[in-house]
Amino acid sequence: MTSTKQNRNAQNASNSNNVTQEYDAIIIGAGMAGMYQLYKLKKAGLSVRVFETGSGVGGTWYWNRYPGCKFDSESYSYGYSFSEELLDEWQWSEHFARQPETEKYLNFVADKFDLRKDMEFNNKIEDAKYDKESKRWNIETDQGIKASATFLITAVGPLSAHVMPSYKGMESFEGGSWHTARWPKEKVDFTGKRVAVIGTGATGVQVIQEMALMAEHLTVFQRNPNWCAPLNNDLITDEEQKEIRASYPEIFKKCNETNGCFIHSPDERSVFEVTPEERDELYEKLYADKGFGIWVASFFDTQMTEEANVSRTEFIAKKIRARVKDPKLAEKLIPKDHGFGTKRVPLETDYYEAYNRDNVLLVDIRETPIEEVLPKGIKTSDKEYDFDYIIYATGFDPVTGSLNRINITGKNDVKLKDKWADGPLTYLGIQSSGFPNLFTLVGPHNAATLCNIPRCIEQNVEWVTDAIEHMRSEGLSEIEPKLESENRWTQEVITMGEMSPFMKVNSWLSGVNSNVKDKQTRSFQVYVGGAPAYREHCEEEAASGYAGFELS
Ligand code: NA7
Repeated sequence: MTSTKQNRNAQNASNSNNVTQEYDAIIIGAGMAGMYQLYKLKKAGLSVRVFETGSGVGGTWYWNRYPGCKFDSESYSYGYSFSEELLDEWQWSEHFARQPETEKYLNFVADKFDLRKDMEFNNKIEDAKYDKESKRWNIETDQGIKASATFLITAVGPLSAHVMPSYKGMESFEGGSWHTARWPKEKVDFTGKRVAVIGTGATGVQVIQEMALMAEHLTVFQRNPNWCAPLNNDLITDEEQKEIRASYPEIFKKCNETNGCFIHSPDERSVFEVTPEERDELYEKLYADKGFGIWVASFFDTQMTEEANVSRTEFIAKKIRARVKDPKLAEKLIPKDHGFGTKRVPLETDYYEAYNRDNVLLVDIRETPIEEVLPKGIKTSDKEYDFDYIIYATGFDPVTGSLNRINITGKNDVKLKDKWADGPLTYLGIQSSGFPNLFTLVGPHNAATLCNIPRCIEQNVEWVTDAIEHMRSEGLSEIEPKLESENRWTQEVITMGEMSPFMKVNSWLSGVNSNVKDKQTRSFQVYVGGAPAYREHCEEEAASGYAGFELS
């Protein structure tokens, strides 16, 4: 018998005996944050167990396997930076890697650092309760595994609780149908098929442009259009490969200096201090460049005020009009209710050109709403459409959603989702009072959500590891924020948010998803003050000996 099999048998035996497994730390989720947290805590000498719902590592890159799924951050700015050996050994093939390559990378990391042996797959933690007598977290999974630990660390991702719409008749549909975040592992052949995609956010855009090439006919059901810009992806040449390898330290340094940890930094000029020609020159350059530059490397004030953003928004509208042949259709694809960059910008490859194809139809469901899903397709207010597949690209219960789906109970029998019913209350987006020793990586009020995420994950994980090591070296058993720290940070998140263009429009960044009952109105879920400022707050806190926390 292999040792893995023996371990599993031993595990099953312990489950059936209802034995509680004991660890120093339990991590929920085996995505990028959970994997790095495991690596760091093991290195610090803790006993750790990761529980993961899926059957493999990767988190976002495990679940989102829809065609077209890929990075919008440059691959070499997205990978882990903590191991030089890893940086030397791994080679990205494209400037923006596709999901299969990223999943392979994360499996490579898991193997290289021998992470799998401390992970329990196919186990979803449903309950986590703090016991104030023993000062330990007790968890139970949907498979009946019980475990306890001093520290509970959530690494569940800010956009992982996927949501479906609630159209009448959805369950009656006789064809294939699923959410993009639950795409089947087996290859689906769309040749000769009629496909519907509902949703035109970053995910919808990626899947639509790919599906247009695969399906016999594609119908896109669009409620609100988004401002999209070209990804300009390419293979990485050998020459570029060498350059990337040689400049990793500078790449990561540059990322860490920018608000969103992307390699693009804003132009220091105000849009009002340049001529119209100079404006267009920069916009043209950024539109032709790779990645998020057009969003984050424009004149600094285009991301700050509506007035400063007007010329950029008009520039992008002009581009859409030039790319979509039918002028009426072009107008439907141009947002009229918000400026460019005030929602997360989907990056695309021939997205607008897809609508010039004979096999692609756009249905504006603000004009003709979906009334119901039928066994054979979709009925709008004016027509019935037949489909073989319906794909829901309808987004996620943002930020708090993935935490709210776990029944987390703190020291005074208060549930985290009840405490956060009117919006999250946290200190540094990493802890909440009443929930000692619970750390929320990339949690609400954290800068990590609005970030080239692995850069912020590494910061979060290292900060949490340092805090835990501090406690262990001082012989402490509990850490939780002081109420005044939590109030101060929550207020800081709100103050920054109130100034932000992201909070002036409905999107997951402003905490809205129309399919979620308690996410109909905007709420402050994300710290928008930028990663460098956030990092400074965290560093000051650690340097003060964690003065904003109760330690005992
Ligand atoms: P998003 O950005 O939340 O987009 C969801 C899309 O689905 C958006 O176009 C919605 O339209 C649409 N939607 C949602 N519910 C419905 C219903 N009921 N009917 C029709 N259309 C609907 O999610 P994504 O997955 O695209 O992106 C999430 C992030 O993941 C992305 O930013 C990346 O960072 C990774 P609406 O705009 O609400 O009218």
